[in-house]
Amino acid sequence: MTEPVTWTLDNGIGRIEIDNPPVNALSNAVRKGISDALKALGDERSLTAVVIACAGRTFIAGADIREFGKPRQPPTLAELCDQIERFPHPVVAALHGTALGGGFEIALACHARVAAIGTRIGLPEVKLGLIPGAGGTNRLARIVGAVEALQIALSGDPIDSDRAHALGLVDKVTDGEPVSQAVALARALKQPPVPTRSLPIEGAESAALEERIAKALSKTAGQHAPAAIVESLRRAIALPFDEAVAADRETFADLSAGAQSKALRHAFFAERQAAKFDSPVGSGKRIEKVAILGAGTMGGGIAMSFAAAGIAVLLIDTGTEALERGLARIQSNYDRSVSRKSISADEAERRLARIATATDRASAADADLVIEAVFEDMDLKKQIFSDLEAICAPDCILASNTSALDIDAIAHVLKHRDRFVGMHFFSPANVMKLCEIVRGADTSAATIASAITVARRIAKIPVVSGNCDGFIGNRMVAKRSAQVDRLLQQGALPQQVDAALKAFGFPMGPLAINDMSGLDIGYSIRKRRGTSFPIADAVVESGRLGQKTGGGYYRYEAGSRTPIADPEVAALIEQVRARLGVVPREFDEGQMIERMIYPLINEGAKILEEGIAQRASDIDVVWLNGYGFPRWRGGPMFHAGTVGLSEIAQKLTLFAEETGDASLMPSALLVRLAGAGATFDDWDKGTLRDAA
Ligand code: T1G
Repeated sequence: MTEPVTWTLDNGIGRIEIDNPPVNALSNAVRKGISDALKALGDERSLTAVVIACAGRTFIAGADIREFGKPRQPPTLAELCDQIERFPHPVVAALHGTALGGGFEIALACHARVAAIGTRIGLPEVKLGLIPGAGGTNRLARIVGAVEALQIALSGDPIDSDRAHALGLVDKVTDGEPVSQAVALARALKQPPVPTRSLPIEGAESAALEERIAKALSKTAGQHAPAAIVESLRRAIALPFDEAVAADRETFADLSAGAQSKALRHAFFAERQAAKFDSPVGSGKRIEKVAILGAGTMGGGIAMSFAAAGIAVLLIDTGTEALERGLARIQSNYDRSVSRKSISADEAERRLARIATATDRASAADADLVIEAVFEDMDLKKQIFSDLEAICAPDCILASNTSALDIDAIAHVLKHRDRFVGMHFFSPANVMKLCEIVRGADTSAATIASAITVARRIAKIPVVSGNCDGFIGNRMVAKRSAQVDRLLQQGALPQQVDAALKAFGFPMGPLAINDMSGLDIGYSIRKRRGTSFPIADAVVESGRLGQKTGGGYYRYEAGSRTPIADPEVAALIEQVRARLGVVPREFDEGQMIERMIYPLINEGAKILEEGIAQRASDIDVVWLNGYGFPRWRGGPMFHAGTVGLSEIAQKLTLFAEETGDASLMPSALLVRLAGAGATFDDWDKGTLRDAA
C-alpha cells in the first residue's frame, strides 16, 4: 500500500503531501504520517519552512468519520496541531477544495494559509453533533474574534475563500495552484513563527457575543452540540489554552459517544448511501438539455434548481400568460435571495438567463430529460406523455413529478415504458433537498441511474421509491395524519398536538403546516377515496380552509402567518366529540408523540417489507429532507432503534386494542426484528434478511 503522507525537501522548503482519497480524511495513518514527516523535516539542517498540501480534489475534509468509536492511535489530532504550531520554522497550509473540521483545525494550527480561489472552509462538526475536537474553536477565535468564531462553529456551514480572506483566516487567495504561493509566503514569514495560541481573542466580552449566544441557544434547544460549542468558546476566553483544549477533548469524547452524534453520523452516511443504486449501468445517461412542463410553483422551483446548478432549462406552458406568471414568481424568488444576500445580483441574472420559455410541447424535441409538473390530473398527464413520446428522441427520459397518482397508470400510455420514471420534488422545489425517484414496473435500471445522477447534480438528495400510494414519504404522513385527527377527537387541542411534535424537534406542527398548505386539498382527496377524518372534515365544512381564509385549525390576524389558538375551533372539536360520543381525556406530550410517531415507524416497516424502500436508512433520508424530522434523532427508523423496537411493538399493540383500529397492529417485520432484539440498521446490513 502506498503511504498516504509523503515529504520532500527542496531548497530549504519542506513539502508534506497528503494523498488519502477520496477526501483526504485524517485517518490514524494520515495523522501519524504528518507527524513523522514533521519530525523528519525538523532534523534537516537546511530546512527553513514547511508547506502542507493535499493531492486530489480537496484539502483535508476532516477527521475520518468511519473511525469514530474505534480505537485511535497516536498522535491525537490535538497533539498533531500542537506539534505544527510549536514547529520552530513557519508551517503554511496550501488549501484547495474544502478544508473542513479537523482539516481546518490543522490549517489553523499552521502559521499562515494560502487558498485556491473557490476553496470552502469551515467547521461542520456541529452537523455531526460534535464540537471541534482539536482546539478549533480556541484557535479560530484568536484569528477572527469571538463573534465570528461562534458564527462559523455554530452554523457548521463553510465560508468561501474570499470571505475567509476578508476575515483574515487565509492570508492569500490565488487563482492558480496554491502550493507555489504557499512556498513564497513560507519564505517570507518571520522566524521563529508566531503561534496562534499566543494571540488575544477579540470581542470576548462584547454584548454582540452574548446576543448571538442567546439567539443561537434558543433556536437549538434540546441539541447538545450547539450548547457545547458555546461552552467551548467560553472556556477559550476564560482558561489557559491547553486547559481549554483538554476540556474540549473531554466534551468531544462525551458527545461522540452520545445518541445525538450517532444519529447525525447515521444521517450523513444514509444520505450518501441513498444515492447508491445497485445497477450494472453506472451513472446512466449524461443529461444536458432539460425541459419542464408546467410553469406553476412546482415547475418554476424545479427550473430554479437546474439553473442554480448551471444547467439550462426550457420551461414550457400552454399560454404566454402562465409563463409570464411563472417567470415573475421566479424573478421575485431571486429578488428575495439577492436582498437576503444569499446570492449576488449577477448570479441571479445568470440563473434567470438559463431559464428559457416556450408555449409548444414540440420544443421539447431535443431534450434529454423532460419533467412534467402540471396539476394532478390523470387524463392530462396521460395526454402529455403520449404527446411527448411522439415528440422526443427514443432515449429521452420522461419523468413525472406527480405526488399522488399511480406512476404505472401514467406509463400505460407509453410504448417504451423503460425510460419513464417518477421524480417527486418537494415544495418549494428550489429549496427542498429531497427528490423521490419513483420506479415504475417497467422503469429500467439505466433510467433510475440517470435520474439519481441528475438529481445529485442539481444538489438534491435522491431516494429511490417503489410505486405505491403516497410513495415513501406521503404514505407515512397519511398514517400520522389519521392519528393526529384521532388525538383531536379523543381530547387534545391543535396547539397541544403541534407543541408535542415541536418539542420532539419538528420545526412546525402538522396542523400549522396543514393550515399553510390549505385544508381543502386533503379534504377532496378523502372525499374521492371515501375516507373520513371527523375533525379535519368538520373544520373544512365550517368554511375554514387554512391561512388563505384567515383560519383553519388556528386563526390568523390579517397579513400574519402566526397561528393563534382559536376558541371557535375548540368549540367545533367539542361538537364533533359529542356527536361521536367521545368522553375527552388528557394526553401528555410523551403520549401524543408516541401516538403520532410509532404508527409512522410501523408504516415504514411495511414499506421496507414490501421492498418499496431499498433500505431503512433511505426512509430516514426521506423524513430528514422532506418532512422536517429532527436530524439529531436520525430519522424515524433510526429513532426506532434508539427507543427499542419491542417497546414500539408493544405500544402499537396497545393502541390497536384501545382504539379497535387493527391497522395499528405492529407489522410482521417490526415484530420479527423486535423479537430478535434487532434494529432496522441490522436489517439494512442484511444480517437478518436471510433468516426472514
Ligand atoms: N470521513 C470519512 N468519509 C468521508 C468523509 C469523512 N470526513 N467525508 C466524506 N467521506 C466519504 C463519503 O462518505 C463518500 O464515500 C466520499 O467520501 C465522497 O463524499 C476532530 C471531529 C468533503 C464536501 O464533516 O462534507 O473533523 O459514499 O459523496 O459531494 O474536530 O464529503 O463514496 O463511499 O460527500 O464531493 C468534519 C464531511 C469531520 C466533512 C465532499 N468533516 N464531508 O463532498 O463527496 S469531524 C466533515 C463532506 C472532524 C475534528 C472533527 C463532503 C465533502 P462513498 P461525498 P462530495
